[in-house]
Amino acid sequence: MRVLAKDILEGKVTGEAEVSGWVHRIRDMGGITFVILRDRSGILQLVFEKKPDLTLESVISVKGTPAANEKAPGGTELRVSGLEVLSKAAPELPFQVNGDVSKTGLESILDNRLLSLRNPKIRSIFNIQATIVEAFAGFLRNQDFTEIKTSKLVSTGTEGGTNLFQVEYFDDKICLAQSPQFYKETLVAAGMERVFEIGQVYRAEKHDTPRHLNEYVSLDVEVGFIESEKDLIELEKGVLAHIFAELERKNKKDLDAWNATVPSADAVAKAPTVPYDECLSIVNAEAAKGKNPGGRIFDINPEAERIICEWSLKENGVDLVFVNQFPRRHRPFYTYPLDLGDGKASSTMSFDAIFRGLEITSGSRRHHDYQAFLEALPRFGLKTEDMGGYLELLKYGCPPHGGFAIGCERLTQKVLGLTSVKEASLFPRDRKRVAP
Ligand code: AMO
Repeated sequence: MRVLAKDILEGKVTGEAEVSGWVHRIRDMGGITFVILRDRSGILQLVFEKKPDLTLESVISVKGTPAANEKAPGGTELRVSGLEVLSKAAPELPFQVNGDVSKTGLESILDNRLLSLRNPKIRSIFNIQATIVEAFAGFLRNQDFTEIKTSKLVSTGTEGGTNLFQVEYFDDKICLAQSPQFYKETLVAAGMERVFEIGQVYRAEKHDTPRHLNEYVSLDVEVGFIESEKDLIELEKGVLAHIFAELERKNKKDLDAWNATVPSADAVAKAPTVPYDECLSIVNAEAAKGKNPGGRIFDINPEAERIICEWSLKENGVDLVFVNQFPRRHRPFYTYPLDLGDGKASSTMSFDAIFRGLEITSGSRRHHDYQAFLEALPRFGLKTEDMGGYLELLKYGCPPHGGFAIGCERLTQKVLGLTSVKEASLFPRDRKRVAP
């Protein structure tokens, strides 16, 4: 019977068993040889009476009997009676799979993706990510949301024109979607009311930073019949609290591998909502108290994101902050305006979530009134003819609605404390990297 390493370690198998996997480590002790076998469930020590002819990373299948050994990882080993080499690996490996990856450079990890993904600590990043995606979907399904899949080939951008990838489409030029923004709004207006999408989006960011990918997975939500961005913040708190609880429940080993912890549901509930102007005041006041106060901070830039999370950790015991009411000039044209008393509606019903010093989410209530939207267009230098299907969306009956998008890789990065968001993408795309 073929079983997993974990079944043997958990004592589920007592008689002869067969396990299959990769050769993780070989230790020749003269008389006997210890081989550490790795499969999807973990690692298991194999004991060979005679030295087997094996290379690291070869794929093998062995038969044997479990035996207790307190020196073996997990306290049990398998005394091998039969070996089959299913695929022999070349003796020279370009990447040390069983090494300490904290000492390996990011370029080497990404250049050797097939092998680096075999490293248990690196694999655990994607166990975490799988739970994030599953918990995101699970929470929303439970709240009566419908999962949608929309096209990534689009005729126009949604988030601004500068970071669009153009592609040839027969005799035409079109773009890769920056966001499913218009589709998710369309489907709310089409009567679905509550939708979510998990899908790739594309951003032609020219700069190389630890927070930018050119292709990432966007966890998108759109919901009808809301009053303001505050409804969305409450919804996102529910989503995040559920994701963190599921990570605690299912991925303790993966979190431990990175020495990572996640906020409790109580901590998430305590995350403050701070209006944009107040956030800048707090950030500047906190920066002035620091050892090296620099110039005034005028925007929620990466430094401000770090400072506001440190402030919230001190004040509220959680390094998660929702910043709302962004100025209109900072948000896309579809964002619902908010008049804070200047008579010019220069603010918006918008928000960002900042977690452990990094923006992980943007969201807002959207325009839903056709006339009001037409009147707002010139403010953004836009004409009705630029708007295509977006106008139709508003013209034929659209509920007040809004939504948000969480960057899946950024959330994974911050849960585990990874230095770069690229570590949280299986096959990251950046300015120089389109393979593997
Ligand atoms: P925005 O453009 O702010 O909003 O993106 C939402 C979230 O996506 C993540 N993100 C990225 N992750 C990795 N690499 C990038 N280059 C990158 N760019 C963005 C971030 C960010 O918070 N349509 C709106 C959402 C909405 O209002 O529903 C949008 O896409 O975590």
